[in-house]
Amino acid sequence: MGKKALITGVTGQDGSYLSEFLIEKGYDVYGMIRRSSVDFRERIAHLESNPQFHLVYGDLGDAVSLIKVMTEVKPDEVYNLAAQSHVQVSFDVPEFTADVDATGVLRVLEAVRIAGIADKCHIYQASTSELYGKVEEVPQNENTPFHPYSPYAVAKLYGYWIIKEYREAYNMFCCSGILFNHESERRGETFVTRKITLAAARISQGMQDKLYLGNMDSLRDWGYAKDYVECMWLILQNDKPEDFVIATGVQHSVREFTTLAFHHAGIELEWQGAGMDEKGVDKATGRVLVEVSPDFYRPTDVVNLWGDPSKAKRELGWNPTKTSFEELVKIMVDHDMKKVKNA
Ligand code: NAP
Ligand code: F7E
Repeated sequence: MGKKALITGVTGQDGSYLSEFLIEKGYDVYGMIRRSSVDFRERIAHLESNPQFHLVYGDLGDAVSLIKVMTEVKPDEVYNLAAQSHVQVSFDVPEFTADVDATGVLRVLEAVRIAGIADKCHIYQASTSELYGKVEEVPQNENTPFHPYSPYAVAKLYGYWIIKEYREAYNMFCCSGILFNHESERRGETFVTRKITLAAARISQGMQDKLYLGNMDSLRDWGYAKDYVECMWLILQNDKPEDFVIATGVQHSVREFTTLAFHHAGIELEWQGAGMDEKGVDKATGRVLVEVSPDFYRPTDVVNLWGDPSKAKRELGWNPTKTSFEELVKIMVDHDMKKVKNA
C-alpha cells in the first residue's frame, strides 16, 4: 500500500502541482474541496479520472468536516495549503481571513488529534514570507524576526506559532514551510505576476489597451511553484520536524518583471516619469501601455522580500535555482500568449 496524503487547498496553484508530484511518487492523494456554484475545477480537471486521486468535501471553517475527513482518510501526510491567500483582499475580508488562515490551522491540528493519528501523521503548514512584512533584516532566514504587515500576515503568524506549539506540546510532526512568492502559469490572475503576463499577452495581440499597476518599486524573491512543491514534500520526509525558508535567493522589482514580460511578448518598454505619474511606453510606437493606479496600493505594503534558502539547500538537498527568474517569466508569458490566441 502506498502512502495517503490529504491536501487542503487542492484546487489552488500549489495544490494542483503538489497533487501531480505526489501521484508520481505513488501516493493516494485525497484533495479537499469546498462546494462551489461552478463545478469545473480548472487546475485539477486533468487529475479527476486518475485512480490515485480522490476528492473529499471539507472546509477550513468547519471543524466537523475536518474531523470527518481525518477520521475516514487517516492520512499519513497532511498538506494544509487552504487559505484566503490574497494579501490585498485580506484588508477587505479580515475576519474571514483570520478564521481560515489562523483558526483553520488549529482546526486541522485538532482534527488530526481527534482522529487518533497524531503520533504518525506528518503535517505541512503553508507559511509565508509575508511574516517578515516590514522587514527587519535582508535577506530573511529562519531566524529573522517577524513583523507581519497585513491581516493576511497576522493570521498566518498565528498558524506558524500554533504549529510550533503543537510540535512541542504534543510531540507532533508538524512543520511550516516559510515560502517566498512562487508563481506559474496556474497562478491566480489577480496576483501581480500573472496579471502582468496576461496583460502583456493581451496587449501584444490587440486584446487590451493598458495595464494598471500599484507599487512597482516593490521587491520580491519569485520562484517557480512547480519547484517549490518538491520542498513541501522534502520537509515532511526529514528526520525531524523543522521549519524551512524556501526561496531562490534572487530579488527583482515589479517593474523588472513587467519589462521582461513585455519583452517576451515582443514589446520593449521604456519607463518615463516617477511615482503615480510613472508610465511604461512602447519604444516602437510611443504608446503608453502601463500606468499606475491608486486602486492597487495597499494600506500597508511589504516591499523588500528576499529569502536565504541556505538551510533548505544544506539539510534537504533542495536546489533553489532549478528554474531561473528569466525562465519563469518566459514560461508564464509563453503560456498566456497561447491562451489569449486560443480564446
Ligand atoms: P491559491 O491558489 O489561492 O489556493 C488557495 C486554496 O485554498 C484554494 O484551493 C481554495 O479553494 C482553498 N480555500 C480557501 N478557503 C478555504 C476554506 N475555507 N476551506 C477550504 N479550502 C479553502 O493559493 P496558492 O498560491 O496555491 O497557495 C497555497 C498556500 O500557500 C496558501 O495557504 C497560501 O497562503 C500559501 N502561500 C502561497 C505563496 C505563493 O506565493 N503562492 C507563498 C507563501 C505561502 P477554492 O478554489 O474553493 O477557492
Ligand atoms: O503582490 C505589488 C504589491 O499580490 C506582490 C501571495 O501568494 O505571496 C503573495 O502575496 C507585490 C506587492 O503577492 C500590483 O503591492 C503592484 O508588493 O502578487 P502579489 P503578495 O502580496 O506578495 C505571498 C508570499 C503570500 O503568502 C501570498 O499568499 O506587487 N503590486 N501592483 C501589485 N500586486 C497586485 N496583486 N496587483 C497589482 O496591480
